[in-house]
Amino acid sequence: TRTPVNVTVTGAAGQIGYALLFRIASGHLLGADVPVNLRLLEIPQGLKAGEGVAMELDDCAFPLLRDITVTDQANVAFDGANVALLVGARPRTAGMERGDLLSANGGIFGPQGKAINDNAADDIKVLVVGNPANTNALIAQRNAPDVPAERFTAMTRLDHNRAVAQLAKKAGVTVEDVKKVTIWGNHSATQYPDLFHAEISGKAAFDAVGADQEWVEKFFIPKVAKRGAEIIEVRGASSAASAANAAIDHVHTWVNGTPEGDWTSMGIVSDGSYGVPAGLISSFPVTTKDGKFEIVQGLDLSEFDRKRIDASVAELAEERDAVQELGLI
Ligand code: NAX
Repeated sequence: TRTPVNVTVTGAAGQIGYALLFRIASGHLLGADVPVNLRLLEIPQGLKAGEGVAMELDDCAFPLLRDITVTDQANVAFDGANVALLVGARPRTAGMERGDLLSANGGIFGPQGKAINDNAADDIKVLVVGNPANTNALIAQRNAPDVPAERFTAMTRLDHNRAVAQLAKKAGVTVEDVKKVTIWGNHSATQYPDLFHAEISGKAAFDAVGADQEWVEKFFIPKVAKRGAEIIEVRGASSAASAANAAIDHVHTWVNGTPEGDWTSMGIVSDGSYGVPAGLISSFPVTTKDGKFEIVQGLDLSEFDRKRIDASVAELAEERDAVQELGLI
């Protein structure tokens, strides 16, 4: 039998946590033959609810679930962690300025980055879900100088999956026929969902959806970029199960690889590719293999692509400058 993998989830008592933990424990994150230990990190006010979730996990009698720890101590939660899903964050509340939001999250992701640095296993892989995800990931990464920078990633897989679903619907095909979609930039309304390098049933996606530039600009891009707000309006609560599903997809793809002829989108530390300043955590098209990822190189960017990517990357640079000024990185 295999040694269990230690998976840490922060914000474990929240709504994404509730949609995530049962799937991790049933083998969807790492595979049907990989046992897991769960480490649930919450703030003191969330501990009791976290204990309740742990009780329900026990009650599922999942064959792969070995051990569960519920704690409000980051050093305990990240001790020996192989995979860390950083979901808990400080949401923006009415009247909150960006500086307040960034410093509140710096107070969470700085110490968590340090706790990962000091306690996690050598093969630690980190996914930041909590918003602002890219910049929170940057803060955690900069506070973990002993961990290779590429182990810190931010989630744009939900945006990616949303784009795939919209394209499949428009082209009248199944999602499996849609390949090579990219989310570029920040997980925010400035993100650039790119269909121009995508394929549908082996053809250029743009042609498969009717070569309609107006549809791309007026419908597709805003639909994907503003889907989170639409879900809140219609469901009365923010995306939870779809966000948890995307987190599962992100880690599963990272560990198990992208299929031949396709790629995925991940927020990763830029190496300067496509003119994205090195060091920013920005979303790129990536392929994965054997637990490592590579940015897809050599894509021809049109002026339209360039403008959209630059706008989102400019926002990331502003966020980085703001957290630098606040002394968070
Ligand atoms: P909830 O408010 O339901 O849950 C958050 C949980 O985190 C709470 O139980 C809270 O006690 C806990 N928490 C707060 N600070 C913590 C800390 N320092 N350490 C440990 N736990 C802490 O939010 P939920 O709906 O689960 O969303 C979680 C985060 O995901 C939010 O920041 C949200 O904006 C973000 N999202 C990111 C998405 C993405 O695509 N990257 C999409 C979905 C989601 O909006």
